[in-house]
Amino acid sequence: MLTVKNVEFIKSVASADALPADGLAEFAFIGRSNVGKSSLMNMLFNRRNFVKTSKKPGKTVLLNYFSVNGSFYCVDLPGYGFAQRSAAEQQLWQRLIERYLTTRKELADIFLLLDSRLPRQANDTQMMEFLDFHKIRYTPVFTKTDKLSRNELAVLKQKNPGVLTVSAVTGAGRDELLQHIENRLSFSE
Ligand SMILES: Nc1nc2c(ncn2[C@@H]2O[C@H](COP(=O)(O)OP(=O)(O)O)[C@@H](O)[C@H]2O)c(=O)[nH]1
Ligand SMILES: [Mg+2]
Repeated sequence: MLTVKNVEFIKSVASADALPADGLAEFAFIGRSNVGKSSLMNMLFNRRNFVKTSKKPGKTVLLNYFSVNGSFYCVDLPGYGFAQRSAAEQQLWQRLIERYLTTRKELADIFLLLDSRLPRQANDTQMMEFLDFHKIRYTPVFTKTDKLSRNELAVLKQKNPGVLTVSAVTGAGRDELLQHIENRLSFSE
């Protein structure tokens, strides 16, 4: 199975013309602010606070590129639903992210993170409808499963068969996520 041997922060991108041009496959991580994107990436990388996490969501609109084993990228996208963003920042977010998601050929998959404790939030639905409308494939990932009881987790899995469930705290779901990435990489070769 795919093992993470080496992770490198490459750069933060603020505009489409600064995206890497080397053609490597990339996996985007997207979701509401605070859903656990950065924590999940750290868990995947086996690194502590390598991808910045915080209780206070940052409002900078940047795509953060991490190279894994020199063979693909993981991209930390700025979260949606960040209430303190100004209208101008919100518009910047929308323009950059929507353009990225609809035009980026290197995208091997989009991990759409959902908080396993919460019912589907309106902005999650909006993002899914946007992706569906543009026929862009994505993979839902339920986060923070350590906060669920065994029974709640069983119900979640029953309602969403085959879906990825992860905990950045316990490392649950890491192998499945790596397997998923490996499958996508071998399809896109
Ligand atoms: N219990 C638990 N807390 C988590 C988990 N993942 C993230 N968190 C917490 O949720 C908050 C937001 O996490 P972060 O990774 O910064 O979310 P992001 O805004 O989506 O990047 C932080 O306080 C994390 O410690 C998880 O799997 N389990
Ligand atoms: Mg983050």
